[in-house]
Amino acid sequence: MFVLPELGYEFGALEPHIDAKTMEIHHDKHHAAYIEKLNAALEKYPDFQSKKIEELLSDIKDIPEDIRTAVQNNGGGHHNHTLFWASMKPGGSQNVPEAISKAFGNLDGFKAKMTDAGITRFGSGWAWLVKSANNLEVYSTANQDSPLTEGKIPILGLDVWEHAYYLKYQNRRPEYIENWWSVVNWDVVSERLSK
Ligand code: MN3
Repeated sequence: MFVLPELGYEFGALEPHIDAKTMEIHHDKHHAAYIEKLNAALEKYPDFQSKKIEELLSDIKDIPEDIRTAVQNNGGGHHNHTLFWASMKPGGSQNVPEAISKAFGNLDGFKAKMTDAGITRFGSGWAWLVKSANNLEVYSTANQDSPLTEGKIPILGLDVWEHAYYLKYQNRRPEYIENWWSVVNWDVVSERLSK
């Protein structure tokens, strides 16, 4: 049984960059629904229920075919959002890891790449900073696809589904992304990089 993790801060704590109502619906409805559907899919396969979500997504080919897509979508949705909540913090943090400037020239170079990945993802999906064969890479995935399924380690993910920003920003995805940088928790990014 997978359970909805705590947000770790109040719904309104990321205001004005991300509004309270969006955070409430996003966490309590969207994320909760992914978990509910993931648990439902795993119901008839007890062997998989005790596995970690990371294992399920990394070894997606081992998942029984009849629930594979459900696990990819809803397991991905669960893991992506779990990472996402922890990657944000009220007021953000200034502690940008050196590895990022090294890999992308400087922080602005990284932000530009990540922003571009988010803006150009057509439809719903995620922009990612990932570790891939020990290199840092920026790319995007469709829907709730997890980088883990492609053998990459997610370090920082940006949700660009409309449900992540539509109430406040409507169709202005670039403005949402620009504001999102103000609440990124670089301490958590550093921690993930050092693992
Ligand atoms: Mn979302």
